[in-house]
Amino acid sequence: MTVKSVTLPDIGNYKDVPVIELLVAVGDRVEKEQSLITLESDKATMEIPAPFSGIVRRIMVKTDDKMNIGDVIAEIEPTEEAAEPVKAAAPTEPPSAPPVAEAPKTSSPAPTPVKEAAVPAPSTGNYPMNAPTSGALYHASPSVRAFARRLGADLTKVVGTGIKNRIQNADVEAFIKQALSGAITSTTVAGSAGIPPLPTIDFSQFGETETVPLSRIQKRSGKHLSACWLNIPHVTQFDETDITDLEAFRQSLKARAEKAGVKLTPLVFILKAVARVLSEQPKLNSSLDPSGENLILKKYIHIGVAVDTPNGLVVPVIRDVDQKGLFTLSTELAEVSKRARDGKLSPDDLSGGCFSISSLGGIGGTQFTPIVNGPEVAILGVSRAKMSPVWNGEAFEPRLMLPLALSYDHRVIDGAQGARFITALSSVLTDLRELIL
Ligand code: CAO
Repeated sequence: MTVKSVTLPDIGNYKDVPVIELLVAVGDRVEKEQSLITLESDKATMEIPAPFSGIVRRIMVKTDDKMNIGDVIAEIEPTEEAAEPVKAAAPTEPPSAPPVAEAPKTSSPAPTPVKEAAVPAPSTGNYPMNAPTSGALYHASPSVRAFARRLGADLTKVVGTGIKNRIQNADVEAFIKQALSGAITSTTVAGSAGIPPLPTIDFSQFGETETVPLSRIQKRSGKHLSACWLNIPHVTQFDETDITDLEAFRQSLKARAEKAGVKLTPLVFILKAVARVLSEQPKLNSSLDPSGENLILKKYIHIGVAVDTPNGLVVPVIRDVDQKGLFTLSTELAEVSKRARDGKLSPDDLSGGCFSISSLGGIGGTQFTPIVNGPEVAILGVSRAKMSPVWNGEAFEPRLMLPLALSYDHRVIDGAQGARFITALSSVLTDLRELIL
């Protein structure tokens, strides 16, 4: 029996590309051009096809392996030479066949590939529920896989209606529609796996109700916030900062600011102080790369500011905060928040942020826990400053105290780092002379 090694062909200018899926198993009969594995670079997903038909005798890679040109993927016995193909495992639930794994039409005895059997369908809904169980194989193009990933569909549960049961976008859509209608449980939708759904209640049974549609911004930010909340392990560190001197300085600048046509609020000072501490503690000015194995440190300091608009929350970004003065920052903040409220922000205004600030200081409240605006790794929540009695060692003194809350991604920032950041920020806000050091 001659077994041939199948190696990774030239896939362009990529190195160490991770394997994200094995599409065949030992004993499978594969056809020429049938996909063997899927690789995913930071830019694209690629399926690597078999260069000839045959039976898979060994698989030399596993998911998460990093591949380079020439690496061996599998050993395949060409079909003409295959003596005794591997026998199939008996299906556990006859007679429905899995939608993939159709035997090739050759003259040699067709083997039944080793695959999981189909799961009998629950009787509800229109979606063809004889999809394979998790771990079964399926065929879908990279664009369909990307589409499914975007929607959170588990492709092992989707029935393909294309040629040779290939899964198409329409199949993914049908699956998602069914999932939304409740015929498929949330455990089959990747991303929500294991999260019990909230109960659906007809509130009108308790009294009068009115249904108001969410705005486009609310729908979009709702999805983003849920993704951040579910994907990022959050910790929130609180502090109270003495801004009595900052406030005196701000008041002393008021006339000058008015003359220059700007309004200096505490937020502008906070922006400046945050930029300073970010430059000293670059880990908080970073993002995890998509593999989750590297940290991308940004050498620029662009800060997003949450703005409350009639249509919902938006986070325009103020660029190069470290290089701008208080009056310039004030002008930009006023200008961008006006455009945000007028619904006139461009995609550029909303991209490129490294860190976010959410200030509710103009409204009230003593503290809140902001959600990290992923893929950023930290966000500062600012509440309303309050005159409080502070013990100075001999007596209580009235000091203006500003409540701060720093939420951070605990995969990147550990508790000590978070505490160091908020302490350093506090010390700059308490004594702005630190900004000129
Ligand atoms: N403590 C005490 N007073 C404060 C303060 C604070 N932390 N922050 C602002 N103020 C004061 C300002 O000085 C101003 O008072 P004066 O008019 O007397 O000078 C007043 O509150 C209103 O400020 P503002 O809200 O207009 O301006 P800002 O620069 O503080 O904030 C902006 C600008 C755009 C961030 C704000 O208008 C906004 O939209 N805030 C809501 C953000 C939000 O919704 N966050 C939650 C997101 S969900 O996590």
